[in-house]
Amino acid sequence: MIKQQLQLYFIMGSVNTGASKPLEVLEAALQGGVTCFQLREKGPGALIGDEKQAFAVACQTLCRHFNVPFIVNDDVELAIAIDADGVHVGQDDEMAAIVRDRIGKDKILGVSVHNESEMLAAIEVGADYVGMGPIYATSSKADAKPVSGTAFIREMSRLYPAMPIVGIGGITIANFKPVLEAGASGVSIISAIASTIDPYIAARRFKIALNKEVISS
Ligand code: TZP
Ligand code: MG
Repeated sequence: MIKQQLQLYFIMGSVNTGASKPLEVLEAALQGGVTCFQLREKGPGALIGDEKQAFAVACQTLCRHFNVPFIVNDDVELAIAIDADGVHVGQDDEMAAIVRDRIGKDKILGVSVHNESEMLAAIEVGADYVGMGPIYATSSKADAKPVSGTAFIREMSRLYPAMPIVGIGGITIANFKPVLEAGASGVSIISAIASTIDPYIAARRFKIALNKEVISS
C-alpha cells in the first residue's frame, strides 16, 4: 500500500509555486495523478502560525477529496492538531522515535536518511518509508547535502528490501528512471510539478511515464 502511495510523491509549500496560486497548483497536481502530498512550508516568505495552519487544512481538504495521503514536513504539532496522515522528518528535526511516539503507530512516518546508520535507525523506529537525496542537483532546498546519485538507493534497497524508499532532488521526467531502477518505490518532486506553467500536465506526464515503468519492470 505505502509503496504505491510513494509512486508520485508531490511536495510543495506556498513559496514553491511562483506566480501561481498554491492551492490551484495542488489541485491540478492531484488531478494529474500525484499519489502522495507533503506540505513543506519552508524558506523565506513561508507562512507561519494561524496562516500556516489554515493553509495546511485547505491542502488537507483537497488531498482527502482525492484520497491522497497528506503529510506534514517537520511540524509535528501542526500534524497532530489537524490530524494529518503523517509526518516527514529529516535528521536535524525532532528525533524520529519521539515523533513516532507522538503521532502513534497508525500514522505515516517518513525519515530522510543519508547513510546506513541513519537507515538502520529509521528501520528501528518503524519508519514507514525513507527519503534519499538529493539524487540530482536542486535549488529547492537551501541546505541540501551534496548530490548523492542513485548508488545509495541501490545499496540500501538491496540490503533492506522491506523498507520503502523514495528518491528526491532535481528529479524530472527526463531523469527519474534510474531512481526506480535503483530500487526506489517512487519519486518526490517539488519544482518539476510546482514551478511549471501547467502542473496538471506535469503531474499527468510523470504519472503516465511511471505507470509504463511499472508495467515494463
Ligand atoms: N530534500 C532533498 S532535495 C529537496 C529536498 C526537500 C528538494 C527537492 O526539490 P526539487 O525541486 O524536486 O529538486
Ligand atoms: Mg526537515
